Amino acid sequence: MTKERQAEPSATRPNIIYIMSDDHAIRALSAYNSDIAHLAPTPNIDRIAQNGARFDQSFVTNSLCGPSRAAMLTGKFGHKNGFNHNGQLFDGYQPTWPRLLKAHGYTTACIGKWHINLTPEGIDFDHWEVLNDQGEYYNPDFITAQGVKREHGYTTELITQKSLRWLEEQQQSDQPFALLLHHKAPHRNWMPAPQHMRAFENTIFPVPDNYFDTYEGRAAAAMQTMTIYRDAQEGHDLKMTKGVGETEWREDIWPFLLARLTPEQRQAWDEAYQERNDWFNAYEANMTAEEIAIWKYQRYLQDYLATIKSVDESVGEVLDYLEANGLADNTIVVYTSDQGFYMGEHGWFDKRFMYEESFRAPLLIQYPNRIKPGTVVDHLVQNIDYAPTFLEYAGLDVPADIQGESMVPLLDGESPADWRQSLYYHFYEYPAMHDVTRHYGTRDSRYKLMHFYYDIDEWEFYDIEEDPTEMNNAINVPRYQQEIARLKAEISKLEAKYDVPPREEWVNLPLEYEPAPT
Ligand code: SGN
Ligand code: CA
Repeated sequence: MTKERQAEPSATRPNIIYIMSDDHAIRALSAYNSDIAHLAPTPNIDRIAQNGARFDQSFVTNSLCGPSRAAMLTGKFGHKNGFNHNGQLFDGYQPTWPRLLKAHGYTTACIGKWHINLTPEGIDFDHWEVLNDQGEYYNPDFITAQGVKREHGYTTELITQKSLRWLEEQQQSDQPFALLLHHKAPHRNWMPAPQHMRAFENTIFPVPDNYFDTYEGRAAAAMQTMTIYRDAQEGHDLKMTKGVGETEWREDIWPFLLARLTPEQRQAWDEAYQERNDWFNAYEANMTAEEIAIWKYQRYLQDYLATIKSVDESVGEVLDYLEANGLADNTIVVYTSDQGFYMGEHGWFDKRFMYEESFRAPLLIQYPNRIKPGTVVDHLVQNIDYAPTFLEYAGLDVPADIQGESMVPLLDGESPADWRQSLYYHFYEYPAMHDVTRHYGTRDSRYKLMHFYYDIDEWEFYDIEEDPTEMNNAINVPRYQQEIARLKAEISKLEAKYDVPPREEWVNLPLEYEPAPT
């Protein structure tokens, strides 16, 4: 299908700016018209959807940072690219789309969060400046070819400035460029920029109906430790202080993050939170557990969404730069996140599960020379599809072992008859933080089947149309038995299609295993 399509003539090869934030939920992006779109709009990111395409059924292969990045770079699942969990080391010698583009005359750069435990030097970028591991929200360390530099400022803004500077330098060159602009925000621990710290302090966000989920019929969901009102750290995550008039946080698992703030930044921080924290500290003893849980939800959303305001501004600056310099028409701009995230659904923060909120990721793409404004794509796509898409747009052959499909026909408004009808997912990082057990499964346009394994053996099935919040595990419901049998067979087919190793090779494997040979 897509592989035989006409290659792009090299004279018009487009530039690519791939913007990926970290943990940005679809619900927190107003282009997707969620229940909070009017309360916390993202007008700049939304411009990409208006100028180009919005994908409504976009998913990841494994809802975690490192594995998502590896899938995006290689167009392959973790069992092929050797990166299944955050503890692994990415094998930089394998083909990646930036490496292939560079070999064919593109100038390439990676700026921001990297997080696959190898510096981008290993995959041969012309320029790279990346955060150290998870990175910090304030005064971050950047790893560069010249060593580690600590910079002063707010990380989202620093990443934007560095990116604009690099784009400016490309003006001298005739070569097309590819920039991977990777934000840390809105990743935990959700520390907003000074000008946005109070942005949502008076906003009351709607509380999800299943915030107080009790997980009946869902053993894995009951085991997790990512519940806002039970597992979020009161200091580190929720910025709660020790008492009225105090500025010191309650427990803080990573004290060096707050310690990085300069005295001026710290003063702005304390001032922005003082009144709210004093109010809470004065009333806490009179509040019910439920009221405190809801207060924590509001605090979490206020900070999470405030960090997204800086990401939105960053996207606006990049789009403005392209427009002002006549680059917009021939530049592909992508906005996505390494995975989705929970914003209180099931009571949670974090990701990992194959439930919709973390399995789905936002995906917006503009390319005015080619994509019609306002395009909406409903086909099932996955982050392994990005690499072949960029390769096709750049006029390169897609290597035969890439497992994703080029999305170019979808972006052209076509509806290929042989497009995939189901997705394969596999989460491996367990035992680990947040206690989400290992699972794999499939989803088609309506149904989802998952198998949780390792120290449990539980199947879950959902009719997403009838039960969009996945509260009722219908695995034993008689009228679904035919669908369940069909999806079990579908999993076997997908395992064969994607060459997943035999179950006995991974089912009890410790996390420390070496990257698979590629
Ligand atoms: C950190 C976070 C976790 C998160 C992992 C992985 N805790 O460890 O909540 O699940 O990163 O996130 S924190 O308190 O240390 O921030 S990922 O996006 O990098 O995969
Ligand atoms: Ca992430």
